[in-house]
Amino acid sequence: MLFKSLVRHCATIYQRRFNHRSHPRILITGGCGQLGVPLAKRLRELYGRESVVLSDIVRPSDELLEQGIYRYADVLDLKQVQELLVNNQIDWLIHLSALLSAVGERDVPLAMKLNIEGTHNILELARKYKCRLFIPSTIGAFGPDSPRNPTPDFCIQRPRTIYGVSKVHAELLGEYFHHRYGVDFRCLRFPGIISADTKPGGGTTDYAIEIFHEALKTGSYKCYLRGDTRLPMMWIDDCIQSIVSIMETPSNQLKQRTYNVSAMSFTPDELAKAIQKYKPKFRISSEPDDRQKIADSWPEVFDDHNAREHWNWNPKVDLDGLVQRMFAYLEKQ
Ligand code: AKB
Repeated sequence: MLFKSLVRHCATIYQRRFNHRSHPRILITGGCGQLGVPLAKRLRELYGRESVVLSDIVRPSDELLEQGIYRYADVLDLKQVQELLVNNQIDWLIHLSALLSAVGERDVPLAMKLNIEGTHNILELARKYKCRLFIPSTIGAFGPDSPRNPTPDFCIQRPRTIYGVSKVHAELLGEYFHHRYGVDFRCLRFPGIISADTKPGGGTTDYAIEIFHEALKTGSYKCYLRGDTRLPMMWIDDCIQSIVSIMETPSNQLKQRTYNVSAMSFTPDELAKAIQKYKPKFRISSEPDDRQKIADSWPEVFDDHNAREHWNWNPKVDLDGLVQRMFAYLEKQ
């Protein structure tokens, strides 16, 4: 009896929060990348097909168009995103548009424009329209002066990439907007995300996906990082679940607005060994390039105990699970 009335009470509060709708309406920016497509799919399963608007500046595939609403939106054009937000009565903004670490270093002015100016526009819209706002951050928000093993939520952050600098900027500005204007800002620092059906867009951790494609195509892989370079990583389904979980957590349960999340840490050599369980003849070699310096400045092991304690973050997939899932998907293709 008591339980039933508690559930009714929570449902009432939730509906009031979303203007008497039972589900939030969500806008995802930069949605055609590695995270946006699977995230939109999961959110549509949870809240309904019409509740999620996926946006980007790229031409979507037919398959993507069939999955639900897709709109052109350039985050550098505030009015355009504003129109989309107003016309679709958006409650949650999920801002994924960004240039990643390796490509950011190759075009710093563009990275500054997209990652910093784009974030300013989104923050301003979240403030104006009282949207719950999610912006992903990264292990790249730390630098060579941060403790690397383990790296806690709160420590010195002096990243040496424009990507990292722009993400610290987003973390700090988001938290400032939260304290100053009450914006319901939420941010997770992600490790390298491994996915089978969507590709990453120019990060330092991309090797951990390329290696599987080369293992199947040629049986060997020349890695741009040294074999002993340890970095935190996560399987895509855990990443998507972490976004859903933090977005669904009641605001007063969050004791901080930016959290580390991680699932595992491995080196290219350790990943190659795990691959050899499936492909015994697989060989790895290494020819480090400019990405080595970036990786050497990043956390090796991420301390995410606050996320685990505050909102029950609990990743499901470890290194063996990840390798098994990658091969299961790629061999089917
Ligand atoms: C990158 O390598 O740039 C990203 C990240 C760790 O944020 N995958």
